[in-house]
Formats: sequence, structure tokens, C-alpha cells
Amino acid sequence: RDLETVLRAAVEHERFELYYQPIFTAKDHALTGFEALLRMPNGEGGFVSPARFIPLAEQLGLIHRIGRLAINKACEEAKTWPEGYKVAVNLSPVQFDARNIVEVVRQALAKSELPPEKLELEITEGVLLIDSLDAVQQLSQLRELGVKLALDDFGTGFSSLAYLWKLPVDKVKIDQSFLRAMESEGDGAAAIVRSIVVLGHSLGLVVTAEGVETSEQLDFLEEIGCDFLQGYYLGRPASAEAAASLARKDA
Ligand code: G
Ligand code: G
Ligand code: MN
Ligand code: NA
Repeated sequence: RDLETVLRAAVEHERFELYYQPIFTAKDHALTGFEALLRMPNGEGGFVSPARFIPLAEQLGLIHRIGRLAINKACEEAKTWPEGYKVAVNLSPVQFDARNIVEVVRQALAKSELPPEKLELEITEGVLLIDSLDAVQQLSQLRELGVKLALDDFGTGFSSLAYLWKLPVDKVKIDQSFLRAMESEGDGAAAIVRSIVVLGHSLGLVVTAEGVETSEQLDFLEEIGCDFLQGYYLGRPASAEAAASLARKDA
């Protein structure tokens, strides 16, 4: 069956799961929470990657339902974790088109009774392709709910430096391509990573590095004062059950 058929059926029957990848402080490697990553069963015991079905869901206008489902599920599941652990949920820029994202998040918080400060929403610079004043307004309203905002995939866009200081966000996530480039291309990429940390801190933001795969990267990021770390070296995305159990053991 083709991807569209599988996707439509998954939406119809709400057949999505969230996997959770742990996020740690750089300083003492303390567990701070998890990023929720959507998974769609492929019907054969595996999953279709969101990298494949999210773009299609955006095209077909299904992202609104899928996005609401992800936010609701993440809030409900995070509510069962011991206190102190946060959950981060990815938002598609297209979700800002419907002009109801603030209401969707407000309802998810109300229904789950998750404290707003435990929810972080990850956006990308793609939100600025929406009527940009309006996107900024919606972001500000989200923050007024008490949730935190993170700018994801930082450094990969066209205009990173031109807009960062205009966006009402709390955190910057350095795109994993920079850590990968550190391995293959060395010092230049390391200089960029260091600069993003300095830039983020200068703007009063905290900084997360994504795609940490080696102990050398971990040492470097700690040394340059990066705040949070995420990557296969520290923990892979795992089922809701596995994440809850990790949080309980850690607590
Ligand atoms: O989990 P994985 O690395 O395969 O994710 C691939 C891409 O899908 C990443 O860019 C990630 O941000 C995105 N993604 C994962 N879950 C969600 C989600 O719930 N909503 C949106 N919009 N994107 C997601
Ligand atoms: O776009 P976003 O940053 O949300 O994408 C997150 C995706 O990156 C997740 O799908 C996750 O599976 C993937 N990921 C997380 N850590 C690592 C890592 O250390 N290496 C690689 N290659 N991918 C990672
Ligand atoms: Mn993300
Ligand atoms: Na990213």
C-alpha cells in the first residue's frame, strides 16, 4: 500500500506512538527530560520514519490532527513521570497556519493537568515563512501559557542570524549536522558550535547540542559551556514505557 493510504488509515485509527529521547545537562549529565518523536507503525512490525510521513501529512493537511494527537499524548505520558522531568514536542510550521495552535496546547495542558513549564515546544525557522508577524504573535501567546519554546535545527536555515534575536524563544538547539561536520571536517565546525553557544548565551538563551555520538564531542561541549546534550552516545529514542522507567530509576 502506498504511503498516503497508510498515513490516512493511521490518522483515522489514531495509530501513532511517541518515542522519547533523553536530554541531559552537559555539566553533570543529569537527566532533564525527553524529546517526543512521532512513530507511525508500518503494519509489518516496524515504523515509517517521520522524515517521510510528516512532509506528506503537511501536504495533505493531516498535520493538524497528527500534531494535536502528538501534543495530547506527550502531555498525558509526561504527566505519569516523576516530578522534575520535562517533555519536548516538535511542531510543524504548518500547524501555525490554522491559527489554533495556542488553543490546542491550552486544551492539552488542561486535559492532562501537566504543569505548563514541563512542556517545551520545538519550532524551526520555517514558522517565519508563515506571515511572520502572526507567527511571532502565536509564539508569544504560547509562551504566555507558561510553556517553553526551543528553536530546533539551528544553523541550517538561510537566515539564522537575521531572526534569532526577534523570536520569543528560550532555547536554541544546535543542528546535529554541525557535530557530524566536526568529525569529518574538524576545527571549522567546532568554531561554529562554540560561536552558537556564545551567541545563544549572549541573547539570554540556553543551548542544547543534538547528535552527540562520541565522548570527545561530549567533552568538547562541556568545555565550551553548552547547557544540554542529546544524542545516541547518551541515549537513543525509546518507547514510552522505557522512558518512564528510565525517569523512575533516575528520580
Ligand atoms: O525521530 P526521527 O529522527 O526519525 O525524526 C525525523 C524528523 O521528524 C525530525 O526532524 C523530527 O523533528 C521530526 N519529528 C519527529 N516527531 C515529530 C512530531 O511529532 N511533529 C513534527 N512536526 N515533527 C516531528
Ligand atoms: O529535527 P529534530 O532535531 O527534531 O530531529 C531529531 C532526530 O534526530 C530524531 O529523529 C532522532 O532519532 C535523531 N537523532 C537523535 N540523536 C541522534 C544522534 O546522536 N545521531 C543521529 N544520527 N541521529 C540522532
Ligand atoms: Mn526536535
Ligand atoms: Na534538530
